[in-house]
Amino acid sequence: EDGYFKPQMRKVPTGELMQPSRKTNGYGVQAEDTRICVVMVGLPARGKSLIAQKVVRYLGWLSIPAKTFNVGQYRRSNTPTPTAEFFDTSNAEGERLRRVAAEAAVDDMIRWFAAGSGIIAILDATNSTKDRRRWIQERCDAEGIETLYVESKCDDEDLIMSNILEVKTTSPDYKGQDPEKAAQDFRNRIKNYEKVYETIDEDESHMTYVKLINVGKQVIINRIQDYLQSRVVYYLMNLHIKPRSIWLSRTARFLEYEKLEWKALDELDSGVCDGLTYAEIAEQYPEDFKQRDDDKYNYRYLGGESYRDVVIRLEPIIMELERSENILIVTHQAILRCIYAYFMNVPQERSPWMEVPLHTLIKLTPKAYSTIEERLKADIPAVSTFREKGSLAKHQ
Ligand code: ADP
Ligand code: FDP
Repeated sequence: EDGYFKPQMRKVPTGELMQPSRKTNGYGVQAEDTRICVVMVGLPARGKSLIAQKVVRYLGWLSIPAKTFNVGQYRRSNTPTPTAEFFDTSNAEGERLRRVAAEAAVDDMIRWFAAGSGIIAILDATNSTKDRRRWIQERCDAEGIETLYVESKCDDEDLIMSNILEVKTTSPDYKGQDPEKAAQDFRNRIKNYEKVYETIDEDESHMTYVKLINVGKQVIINRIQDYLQSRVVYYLMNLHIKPRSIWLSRTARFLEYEKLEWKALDELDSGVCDGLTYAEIAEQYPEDFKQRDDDKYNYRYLGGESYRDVVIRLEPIIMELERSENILIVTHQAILRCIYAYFMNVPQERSPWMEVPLHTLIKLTPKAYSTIEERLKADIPAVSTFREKGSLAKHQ
């Protein structure tokens, strides 16, 4: 209302299937014709791939089609196990092969946009020289693709070493090699990149960029142009990498801890069907019952909500969870399914059908490229409130 940003809301009558369209992506964001290439920038082991992967998962959860193009993967098809010397810019053959890989990634990205529904592509490479960035800019300009540069800078040597040990020594680049030797080689690889690395500076002040310095301790933002770009930047600003777990459950009353209540965690609103059993819904609203089974994610209850609606209202919760350290969320099944789907990257067709039983603690621990799940079941008898597709509930 204050004119700062006004996402276009799509008016969908209640009780109708709310199908995502390219125009709004079902997210309520006017994204027609928006195509953004997020260009990662930074030395190796600065969290670029991790950031890229998280952004794609977050956008996918919001039904915004996004895809990563990792130049390292393209390079592996011509040079599967390079040593540090490959990345020395005085190595002409290395330079040529790296260029081939970067071109293949950019060509594929442009084809992906041309093929249809893509909104955000992430070009995941070091893109560490001005020359390289100029070339990317030209390719994107020629296709009418916006660019958003995301530079990760970090000078914490201990953190970089632990990043190398956590993710680089197990990279396919070092398949079958001694981890200590791999770590040493990777440090030499970084040294070769350092010789030519150019941070984004005043010369590039015409570009749209965000610089994340020492894992978000400082963030510099330049020329953010539209709503989607600002969403991505806001998400990046909330990320941290401290070890922590997110606990999910449906039982709170015996926990003698301080509790915060969030309205956004209210159960999915089943509108006119509130208080009815599945059998009663099937009898009184047979058409709706069938529609919900056919497309549970998009079906909106008469006067109520769909799973898609719930995801939209949970977005601020996800931001809060990204910012938080250890936290326990106690809420209802549909809401937990949506939160779980975000962390575990569960596709929309499956997420509304997941079982989230009572008297169970789900512990999610984010790691570099994945999230570890543990389930702890309390020895308390409980009814199942789970209903399989095409059936009535076991428990009425
Ligand atoms: P890159 O793609 O830059 O080579 P990776 O994404 O493969 O780096 O590195 C992942 C590691 O980086 C993880 O251990 C993660 O904890 C760490 N990391 C994540 N974000 C950052 C950041 N902003 N700065 C430094 N390290 C980070
Ligand atoms: P990654 O670690 O993500 O695999 O280590 C740097 C690296 O990425 C190499 O694998 C890859 O060849 C290169 O970056 C791609 O980026 P540049 O083309 O910018 O060098």
